[in-house]
Amino acid sequence: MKDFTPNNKKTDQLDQLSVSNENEKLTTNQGLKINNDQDSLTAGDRGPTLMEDFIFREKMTHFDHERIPERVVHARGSGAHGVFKLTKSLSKYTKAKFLTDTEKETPVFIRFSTVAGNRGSTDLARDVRGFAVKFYTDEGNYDLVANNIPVFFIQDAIKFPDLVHALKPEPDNEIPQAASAHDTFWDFISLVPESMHMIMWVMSDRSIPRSYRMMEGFGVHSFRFINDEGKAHFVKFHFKPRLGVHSVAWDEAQKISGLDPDFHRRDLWEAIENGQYPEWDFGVQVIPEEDEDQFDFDLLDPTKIIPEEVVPVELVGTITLNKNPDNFFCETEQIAFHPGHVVPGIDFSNDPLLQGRLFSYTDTQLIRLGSPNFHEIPINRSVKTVHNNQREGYMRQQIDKGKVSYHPNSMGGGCPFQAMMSEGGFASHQETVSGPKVRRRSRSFVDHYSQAKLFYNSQSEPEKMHLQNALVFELSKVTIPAIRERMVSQLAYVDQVLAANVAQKLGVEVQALDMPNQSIPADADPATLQSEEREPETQYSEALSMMNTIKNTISSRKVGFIMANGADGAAAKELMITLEGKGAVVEIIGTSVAPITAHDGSVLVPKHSLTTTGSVCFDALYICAGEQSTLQLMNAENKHLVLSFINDAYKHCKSIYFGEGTEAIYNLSNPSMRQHEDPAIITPEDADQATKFINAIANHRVWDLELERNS
Ligand code: HDD
Repeated sequence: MKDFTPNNKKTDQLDQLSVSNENEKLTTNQGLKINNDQDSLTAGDRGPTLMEDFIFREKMTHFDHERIPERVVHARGSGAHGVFKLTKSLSKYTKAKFLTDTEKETPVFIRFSTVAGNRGSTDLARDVRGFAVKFYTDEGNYDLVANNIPVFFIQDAIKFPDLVHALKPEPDNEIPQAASAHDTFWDFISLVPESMHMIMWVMSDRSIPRSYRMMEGFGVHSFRFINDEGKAHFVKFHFKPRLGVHSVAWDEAQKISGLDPDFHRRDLWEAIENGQYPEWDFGVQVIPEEDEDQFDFDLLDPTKIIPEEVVPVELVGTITLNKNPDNFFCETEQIAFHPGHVVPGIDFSNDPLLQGRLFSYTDTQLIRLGSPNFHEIPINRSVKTVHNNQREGYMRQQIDKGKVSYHPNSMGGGCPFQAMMSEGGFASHQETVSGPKVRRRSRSFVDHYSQAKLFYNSQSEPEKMHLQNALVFELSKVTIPAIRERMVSQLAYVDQVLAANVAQKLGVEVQALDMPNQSIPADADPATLQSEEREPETQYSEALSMMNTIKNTISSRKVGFIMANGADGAAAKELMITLEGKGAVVEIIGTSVAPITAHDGSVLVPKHSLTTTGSVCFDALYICAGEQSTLQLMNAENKHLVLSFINDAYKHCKSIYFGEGTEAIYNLSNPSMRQHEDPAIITPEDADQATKFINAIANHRVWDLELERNS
């Protein structure tokens, strides 16, 4: 079901430029109708191809040039169109029209991405996710180039190439793809203590999301809001998913990477095609400029959050994604974001990471998209027509009329005119800036551990365990003992027990750190380098744990029905209707994809067979009622496949519902299933089975029972 949002200026603009081939004749790029596209022009039936074959040469030349350089980071991604609706005016803080007029709906395009992997890499890498939003506002494009983690690895953009070189596959053998579990990454991290807060997030389950639709988005930096009076406030941006924040288990992530490396891309596409539009609340944390120094950290430091307990997030709007792109390359690949694409009412702060980003993004588009005219690619065009004196360059689209391409001019009547601020002309915030030219980190950026501790201490026990296991996994892949040692010594500054546990699994000792702090210049005066660590205002933040997320919906959750011929069709259909009524998506998994004849003679068509998918691709399983079906599922050919489905789902803490007559399967499944009280395992003995199943799916997983389930 495709919904074309009414009054979406951006999708209307794209529709006008899109071409359908329906009932059309094949042509060359010059519009010449082609009579034969099957054979080259040759000298005789068996002779050589003729140089003259301009149709062949045009087609082949275009093909040879089809690829463009992928993004240097965030190459792997997927996106969709949508709309931003403001629910509460922010006119007190900003004059940006799309944030003040609650009547206005602003078209958006969001591109989600991983960071490390190439364009064809798996969606399920353990990695930060990009969450880049382009707002096509009436005052010009505004890009909020965000991530699903609210802090960053480094404090100064000059370190970005180093970080990315360390993270990317190692240059001698280009191994590993889309993974941080290797020597160079951890070598760099172990020498850059400012990364420790981000490392806590990246090693947590946040970096293996269940879906793009179940991720938070964060603008990371403190930006500035400027209101009509010219008064500035600092602001941090947030997106909060209506479906809650959920993740998969690391074992699942690895298996999904094999079974369906497009898992997140497919999930986003299918949800939108099914009309289950992903939604986020949009929120802001606003801080008056005069309160800039009120925190135990520097607002300009991108390795710090403002805990929600200290400054609450005010929800002021919603973003809904409601239309898939028509063409992946033209829209998702060619979209070009830039944190410097702002509108009046939004301005920058002096965060040194943000300042560097303001240079990097346009520069990268020039090499990636090949021309300063990248803004003319349809997905990048603003909904407002562009009027200026910039001319020519590769692939220029806009045809500017007249002789005048300079300002001031009299020959063009002075056009285009500069806009006054009252007419929406952008003027930078008049911040007073002074000081000596220095190349050094501010002392207010020195505390690298307090918020790493805050994050770790705010996690639930299962989350702490996952984080620890992630560190053990990653550092076990590091081959150089000294790097492992430096890392566990870093961890000891966050949590002694965590460091000791990781060290034990790695076979190294936690030692006192004796290493240069890379962010401090070699010739700095030691007297000025005493730690500025201050106790944080809060030791625990509920918002940081995914345990406290929304768990009241099964909307768009995928439930696999495993069945074979002779299944209880009526029971399956009844449960299917109940689940679909609550928004879940049911897919039938057969012993093959051949239609299944149920006990009552009805026919059900499987979408998958036991060999084309795995339980990791589903949120829950229903083992269909019916003794005949059970017999087939337990025959020599299918038994190990069915049991591996169930045992994997069990291990990954999902809900499994055993229908009437499936005891033979239940009894052969993981024995621990029959030994523990478990709200997510539903058997025929249970009362109100469907409700129990629905509650379990809504709760996502029983992470609390992970140890029992894996014992
Ligand atoms: Fe970046 C892409 C987010 C720091 C330089 N970045 C890129 C994308 C996202 C982010 C979501 C993908 C956009 C898309 O989908 O096309 N980047 C961030 C965040 C950062 C950050 C949240 C820290 C708060 N980035 C950062 C720094 C630099 C860059 C410090 C360089 C100084 N980022 C780039 C880039 C990319 C990019 C090289 C690659 C492709 C692109 O820009 O368009 O310019």
